[in-house]
Amino acid sequence: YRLVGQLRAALQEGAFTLHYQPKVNAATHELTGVEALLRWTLPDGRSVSPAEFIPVAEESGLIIPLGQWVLSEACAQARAWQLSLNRPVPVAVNISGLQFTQPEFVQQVRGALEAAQLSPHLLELEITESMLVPQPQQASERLRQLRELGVRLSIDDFGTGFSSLSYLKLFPVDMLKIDRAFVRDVTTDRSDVAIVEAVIGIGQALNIQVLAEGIETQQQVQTLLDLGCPDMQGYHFARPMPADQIQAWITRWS
Ligand code: G
Ligand code: G
Ligand code: MN
Ligand code: NA
Repeated sequence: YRLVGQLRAALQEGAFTLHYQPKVNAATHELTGVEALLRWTLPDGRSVSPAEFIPVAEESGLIIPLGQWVLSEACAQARAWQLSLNRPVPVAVNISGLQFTQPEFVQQVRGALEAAQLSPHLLELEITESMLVPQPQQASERLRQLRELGVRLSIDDFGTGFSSLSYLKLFPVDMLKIDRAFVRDVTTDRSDVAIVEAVIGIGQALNIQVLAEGIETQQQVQTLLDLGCPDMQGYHFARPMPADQIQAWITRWS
């Protein structure tokens, strides 16, 4: 309960920031976008992981204003990059379950885009399988509304949610992000290779892009390239970083 109060104060005091982690195409060596990741900086400079405070923010409902702030901030930053770098930098935002089911959610996304004057196709929303499973029909309708708005949709941590693959027919998404649990040992573990190959196959069959998360080594890069999955993200390329370091990273990398 104490944490809820601290979170509320932090939101008012502007103690939240967004870091951004590049996503790349390792075959063409292009930056394909960035993922916004929330950070909470304490007065003493320590930073608290969202893994700790997102669940609390969800239980207390504070995730609604906090999630709204993340959307607005990420859209404004993407627009700022587009202008300063003279190239589009698509931004992905993690959406929580409670946020996703709010009746006002689609309108809030539209509002954030309009306020930032950001083209909808430069915003990607990352959702998880677990958000889709309890009420698949409603979730499917929600995804359809968001698609209609023009934003991109991806399923985060794909493969960990125990959802039926047949659901993918019902859910109009643009990308599957293979969870890093399947990437970690992909250079040595044949079952992980089989799983990654299966997801890539599903992506090809259903015309859904596939990205591998948690790439940490050059060997993993090579294996994923060999398997036909050039879209990647992970510490090997870049750790999440403050917005003002992205430009320098792009310059160094390309
Ligand atoms: O960046 P890090 O590894 O600390 O993130 C931990 C978890 O918090 C991840 O599952 C990530 O998706 C989630 N997360 C990070 N930023 C946000 C955010 O802005 N909103 C939501 N709902 N989850 C986030
Ligand atoms: O659940 P989600 O995929 O949104 O979680 C994203 C989190 O994963 C980020 O907070 C980021 O810090 C973390 N992350 C990103 N790349 C890597 C990586 O290569 N290895 C590990 N262990 N974590 C990563
Ligand atoms: Mn994510
Ligand atoms: Na993920």
